[in-house]
Amino acid sequence: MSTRSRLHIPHPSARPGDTPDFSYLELSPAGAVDKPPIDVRVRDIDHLSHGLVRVLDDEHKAVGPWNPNFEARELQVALRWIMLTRIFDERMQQIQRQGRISFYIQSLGEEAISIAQGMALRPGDMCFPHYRNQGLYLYRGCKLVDLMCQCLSNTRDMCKGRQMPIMYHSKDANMFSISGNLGTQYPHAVGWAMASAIKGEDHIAASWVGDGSTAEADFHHAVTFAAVYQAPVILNIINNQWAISTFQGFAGGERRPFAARGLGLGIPGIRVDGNDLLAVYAVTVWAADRARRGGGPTIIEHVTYRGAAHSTSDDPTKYRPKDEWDAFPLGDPLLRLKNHLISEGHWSEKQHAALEKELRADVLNAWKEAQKSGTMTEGPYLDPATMFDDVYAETPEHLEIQRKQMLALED
Ligand SMILES: Cc1ncc(C[n+]2csc(CCOP(=O)(O)OP(=O)(O)O)c2C)c(N)n1
Repeated sequence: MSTRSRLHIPHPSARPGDTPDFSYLELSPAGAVDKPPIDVRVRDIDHLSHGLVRVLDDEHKAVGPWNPNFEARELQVALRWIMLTRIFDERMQQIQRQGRISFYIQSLGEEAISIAQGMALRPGDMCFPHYRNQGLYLYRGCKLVDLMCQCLSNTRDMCKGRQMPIMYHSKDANMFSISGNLGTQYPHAVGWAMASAIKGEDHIAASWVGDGSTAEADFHHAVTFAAVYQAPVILNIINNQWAISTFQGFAGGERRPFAARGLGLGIPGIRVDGNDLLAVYAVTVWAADRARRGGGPTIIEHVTYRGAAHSTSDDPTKYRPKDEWDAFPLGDPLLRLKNHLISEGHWSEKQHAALEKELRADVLNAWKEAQKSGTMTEGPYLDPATMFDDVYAETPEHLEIQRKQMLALED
């Protein structure tokens, strides 16, 4: 303690050129965290918000009370979805670099969260995703070609060219529109969950934000409403260590884990290894069962790492060590699941290579199909005259005037 007040400015543990340092991350060994019954008193499980639920151990075995005891086939399917998400991302990144789409965001290193939670939720549950949940869109039935066409803003774009690339939605899949305004999905999810409870349904809502977005006012409004009304909602915080160039300490992760954000309001928090598909699945099922039986909201913090750049617009070598992901103690979720299956005798390098080839072909075929509806550089293009359609029930006069002015410019 000093004799006068001082301001604390958070600093990341390593910047470019430094040796990566994750000593700030508190880890629990796999299997070490207990699994309470879902009707446990919230005050009795505060410890779950600073432990780390893990199922896969360092020898690739599934251990402990949270082990969901999957059949091998279920895990092979999960691996397939993770691989598809990664291959899709790779191709879209390439396509952006070729100038055929304007922007892209990868989910490299975070894929297991979307897939595990897709497996744990029911189709009738409503998802309010953030922009790194592409795996969840795929898992819940959205076609590769439709996601590609959205990024292309072409004539098959679900958003009809009115959104940035990656801001998908799907009514059929119960996937709410992604918003560029960070955190807005949280109040939406809580409101939807409250409505579901009022109607006496057993559908729950789930939403996702990054660590940085927990500093948004919307996060705090939503969490307060969820706590007061005990809304049936799962509030996920994806702590991938970085918010563009700002490390997680800037959003308040230095002194208490993000999972503890709701404790003061009586919302249980669980901190989970976000790179362990089995652990994420088990924790999500726990929170979903609780919500469906009137137990109210749960905050889940997924500890993970953003393996790629924030988006196609930044260069991470300017703000963090190049080899930081390699040093991340929770590894790569794809490799961990693959190694688990191999160590159990349910997968092989040969099967893996064959599946990768098959998925690459699927993604390439979808890309060929998507281009038929137009790219940014080659038509067909959307008709600009439709720009304001479906925005208002009745287009306001000033927009009608603007539409006419724009079309006159085109002539
Ligand atoms: C309200 C608002 N403020 C700022 C931004 C600019 N912005 C876009 S992404 C981002 C970082 C978000 O980081 P985080 O929530 O940790 O999610 P991550 O990208 O790491 O998944 C920022 C600051 C924005 N889109 N919306």
